[in-house]
Formats: sequence, structure tokens, C-alpha cells
Amino acid sequence: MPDPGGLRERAASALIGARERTRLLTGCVDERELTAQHSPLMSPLVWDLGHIGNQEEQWLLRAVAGQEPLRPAIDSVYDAFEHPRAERPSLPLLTPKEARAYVADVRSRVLDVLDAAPADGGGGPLMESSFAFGMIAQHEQQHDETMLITHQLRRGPAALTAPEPPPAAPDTALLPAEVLVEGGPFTMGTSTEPWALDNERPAHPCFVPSFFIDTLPVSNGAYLRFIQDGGYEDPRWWHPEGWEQVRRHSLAAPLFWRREGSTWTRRRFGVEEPVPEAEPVLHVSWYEAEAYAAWAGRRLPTEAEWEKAARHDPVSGRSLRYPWGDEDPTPEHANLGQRHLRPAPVGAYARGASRRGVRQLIGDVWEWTASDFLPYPGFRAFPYREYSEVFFGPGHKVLRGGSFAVDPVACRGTFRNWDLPVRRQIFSGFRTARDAEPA
Ligand code: AVJ
Ligand code: FE
Repeated sequence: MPDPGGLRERAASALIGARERTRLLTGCVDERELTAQHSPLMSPLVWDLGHIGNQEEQWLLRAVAGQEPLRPAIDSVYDAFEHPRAERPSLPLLTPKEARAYVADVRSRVLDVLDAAPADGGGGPLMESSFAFGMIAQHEQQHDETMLITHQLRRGPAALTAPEPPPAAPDTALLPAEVLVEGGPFTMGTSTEPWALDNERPAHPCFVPSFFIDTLPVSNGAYLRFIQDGGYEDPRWWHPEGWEQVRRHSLAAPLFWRREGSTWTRRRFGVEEPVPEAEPVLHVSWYEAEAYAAWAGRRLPTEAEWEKAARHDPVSGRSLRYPWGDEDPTPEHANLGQRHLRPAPVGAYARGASRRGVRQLIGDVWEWTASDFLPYPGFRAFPYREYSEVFFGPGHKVLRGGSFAVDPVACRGTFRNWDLPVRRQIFSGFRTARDAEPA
């Protein structure tokens, strides 16, 4: 079939890229480790695998192509809303062998559907279903990030390796600590990004007063000074619920850190190593990020501030797709796609800087914002309420920018992630902001 606009090619390569990563994450440990629960916070890896295939079957084979269910009996097993993660090991899961056969069967049928879809550059059937293919590729990539978190929580020797990320750019020491973003309106969200999910839509004007934002994410070295200054012992810096967490769980540092006399080490994908001071801090909760910011005399940026810093071009007044412009990310722009198993040092990726010079907004670490996860004005849930709508409200905080574990297909200047403020097994860090004094 012809492929005007390259829609078919883009969808196929996004699906194939996601599956290569899934195969790596589920192929580097044995059967026992695939079915084990490495943490009550996570599913067994084999559940994620079956769920990836089941969502693909439901949204592409059944909804788009109108096919009959392949295995209707397993729908409920892989329904994330029916079963919380902690109880998934006790479900009648497909075995690793069965799950692999199932996802491969679904995928070969999906590629046939894609191949046969009538192409119509003018917004015909392929254009319309292109979103569904993009959504499913993003869904698989999101579960690949979830599986990478499971790998990080897993005990035992390393199962994954990757080359080191690039160093900080030579100009890092000369960068200003913060950047001014002048007050005024900008366009938040998108109505044109073809694979943007429901919560990123629609584009709408948003007025943001002047503020300063950190040029770089907060580093381990800076976070260590908070620890050494008694940050975890002083309720002044903490949200009451954050302080409650500190006391109940005796928190004293980010997750996976361990004190060895006067030095700190951390466990990273099965390897114990000294905490690298120049790297963005990772595995902190929203409460820890907020406490650090209070201690530093600053605050977390709101979600609108983060997006304006990342997308607004002060010259044209337009909102860009990415901090550097409208081109898709390359390995020169950002640390994405699990090419590396860690963030790059702060100051890396000079080519990925925003128009105002803010670095590493995309990739490296997810950045906590001050904001609750809420719908934009004009929000419409699609294709299902359970993707975003059921999570709206004060219980979930927004994270922006994506981590080293996020694939470019699931990462844009408009992309919104969310989680509970206590969560810290995720690849989360932050940067800080402050109000600009009125001129
Ligand atoms: C957007 C990362 C919060 O993993 O819970 C996966 C993505 N939604 N399957 C999640 C998602 C349905 C979601 N997050
Ligand atoms: Fe899912």
C-alpha cells in the first residue's frame, strides 16, 4: 500500500522499536525472575509483557480492525484497574513462554492490519487510526520504563549494561545558576502534535508571571549539602505529609543510597558505586524535592512555568515542540531511550538547551513540578477515561521532561507524567524556581 506522509512507516518503526526494548528487558533474566515480584510496588515482569500484548490486541486488533478477541479470558488478568500491582503475582498469568507467543501473535496480526490500511494523506482511515498505533507504541514504551524500574528494584547481579552518557559540556562552570522567564502569555499544550495523548490537549493560552528557573537540574552534590545540613532532621522544610514519611520510614537520603562512614554510595542496576556529585539527583519523592527547595529558599516550578521555560520562544512568541526547536530528539539533544542506564552530568547536552539557555529539560530525570495533575480547559477523554481522567485531582503531582528511560516516542515538550507524591522508585529528580521581584 502507498504511504503518503510516511504514517505507515512511522507507526511500524515505533512499534518495532518498542518491541526490541521489551525483548531486551524480558530476555536478560531467567523464567524465575520474570515471574517473581521484585517489589510490592511493581508487577512481575511477565505481567507487563502480557499487558502490553493485551492492550495492543484491544486497541489495534479489536477497536481499529474490528477483529474478534484472540483470548478474551485473559482480559481481566491484564486489566490494571481490576488488580493492584501487589496482587498480580497471584493471578493466573500466562507463563513466559505463553506470553511471548501471545505478544508475537498479536504483533504479526497488527503489522498485517497496518499494511492493509487504506492510505489517504487527506485524513483518511490510516490518518485516523495512526493515533491508535502511536498510542500503543507509547504504551509499550511506558511499560518498558516501568520494567526498567523493576530491574532497578531487583536484587542480585547486574542483568543490563549500557555505555556511559556524555560528560558535562565545557562551558558548564560558566553558566548562570538561573534564567529569567519574563511574564506574559504563552501557548500551553497542543492541538497539532499527532501522537499527543488526551491530557496534553488542547493548546490554550496561559499567562505566567515572571520567574527564575534553575539552568540545570539539582545535582547529587547540591542535594548532599541539604542532607549534611540536617535537612532530613528539620521539620521546617517539610510538607506535613512529607515529614510524616521521613519519620515513619526513617528517610535520610534518596532511595538506593547508603552511607559508608562519611561517604555515600548507591545501588544502580545491581552495582554499588559512589554517589556521583555532578549527576542530577535521582529517586527522590515530591516531598523530598519540595523540602530541598524550601531549604534552598526556593520552590518547585509550576507545570506551566516548566512548560514555558521548555517551549516558549521569546523571539517568535511561539511554543516549540522541544526546548531546542521543532526537530525530533537526536542523541545530541537529550539523554533518552535507555541508551544509557543513568542521567548525564548536569551541564551535558548543550545542543538541547532551550532558547533561554535552560539545559536538560528533556531526558536525564523526570522533573517534579509543584502542580497537581488536572485537565486543561477543553479537555476531552480519549480513547478511554482510565488513561488520564480518573487520575485528575490533588492526589497526583505532575512530572515533566522524561528520564533517560523514556523513549523519544513518548516524550515531547507537552508530555505530562504524574505520580503520587510519595513515590521515589521512579526516575525522578527536579529543578527549582523562584518568583521574580516585580520590576
Ligand atoms: C503515565 C506513567 C503514569 O504507568 O501508570 C501505562 C502510563 N497508562 N498504562 C502508568 C500507563 C496505562 C502511566 N503513567
Ligand atoms: Fe498499561
